[in-house]
Amino acid sequence: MTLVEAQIDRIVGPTHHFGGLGVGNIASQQHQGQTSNPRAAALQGLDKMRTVASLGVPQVILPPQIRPPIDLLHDLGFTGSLTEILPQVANDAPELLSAVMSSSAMWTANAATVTASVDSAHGTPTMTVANLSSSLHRAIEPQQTLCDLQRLFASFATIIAPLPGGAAMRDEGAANHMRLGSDLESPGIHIFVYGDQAPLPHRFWPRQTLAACQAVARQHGLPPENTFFLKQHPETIDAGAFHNDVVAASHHNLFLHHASAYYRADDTLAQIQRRFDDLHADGLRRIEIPESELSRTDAISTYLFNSQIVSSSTDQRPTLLCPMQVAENSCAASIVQRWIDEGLFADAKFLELRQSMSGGGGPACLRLRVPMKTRELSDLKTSCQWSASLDRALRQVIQEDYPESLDRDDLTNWQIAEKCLAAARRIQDLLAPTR
Ligand code: SUG
Repeated sequence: MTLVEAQIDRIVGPTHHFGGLGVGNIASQQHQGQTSNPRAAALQGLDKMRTVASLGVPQVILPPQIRPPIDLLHDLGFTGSLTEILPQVANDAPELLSAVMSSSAMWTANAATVTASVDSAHGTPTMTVANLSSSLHRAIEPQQTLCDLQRLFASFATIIAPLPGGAAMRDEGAANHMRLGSDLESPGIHIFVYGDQAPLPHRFWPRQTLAACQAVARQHGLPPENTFFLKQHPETIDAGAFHNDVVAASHHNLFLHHASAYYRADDTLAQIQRRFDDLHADGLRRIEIPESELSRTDAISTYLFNSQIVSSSTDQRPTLLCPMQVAENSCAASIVQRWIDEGLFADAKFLELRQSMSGGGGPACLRLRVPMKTRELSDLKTSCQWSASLDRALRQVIQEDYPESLDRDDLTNWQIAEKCLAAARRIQDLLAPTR
């Protein structure tokens, strides 16, 4: 049966700004305090969705999450309306302001961990919404994400609420999980990637724990013989690879990673190869890029491994959607050319995503993959699927209502906040289910 991977992106919110909030995320820290352009950010995201849809790949669109979440501010002890609260937050707890205005839910690779119906003991596509408990600005996303995924997928998928347990169960979703497998007849191979456990990084707090990975694998009832756990290299976390998808990518039978991605992983990598080759006739193509070909620093600054890999059907060679930064780096660009020459990809496209990249999010961070059967696809609500007319309507709201520049002082301005709220609501209305 054909495996279709729907791509779920969220429209960048009108309060997109550079708060420097990403734990261990060097791009986010480097851009802290710079002026952002929410309008350009949202249009760049839409351009990517249009490219994906033009390749015949199902593209699903979620609306921005509402910021600031007024209920959360009330729960944190602030009182009154938005007009009254924003100056209070700015005065009494300025560190909260950026978090409650963050548009970080745009990075949907962190929304959930997803397995296919053939893999899961539930017999349906199964998703555990990520708790994102490493940081406040991300920990406030899952409540809405759970509602969004239920609204879209509950009729044919099993949606599981975020893991309880706070920091011990820190979970950042699909960014730390890879499913290998080209069809929906044979079970996939699952690789979960965690960063805690000795030896720990010295600089940055690992965002994903082994206990969280094991809990998600248990929830989905994944067969232990098809489930593997790899530890992120602590020095690579310290160099800025805060998620696995900064230094690794996967698609069907393809597994690409930088040589520095994992810690003492040779045995597990060999087991993964054997198990995949036992189950799948096409054989696993694991490609490890050594430091001599692309330095870890360049891998992290270009986000080569965060390129988004898409194909409309399994018998078609995939397309690689790279950030423009890959084209600008000769080592990364020549690796992509070689992959095309070797027939790994039909083509590569280079996308301008600088607003997202400045917050540490590349093409693959901006999408959640949901492996689906064609029949399941037809159950998806059409109102949330990319179409030329929806694209036009969304662009119109963004052009009319999104700010073109936003800095820290703007975040305390309730008039700007109200305009942003209105813009987000207009987009929610456009994406509201009609069937
Ligand atoms: O969690 N950036 C996000 C980027 C997430 C990227 N996702 C994947 N690799 N899949 C993060 O660090 C920046 C927010 C700010 O700087 O204000 C931020 O949250």
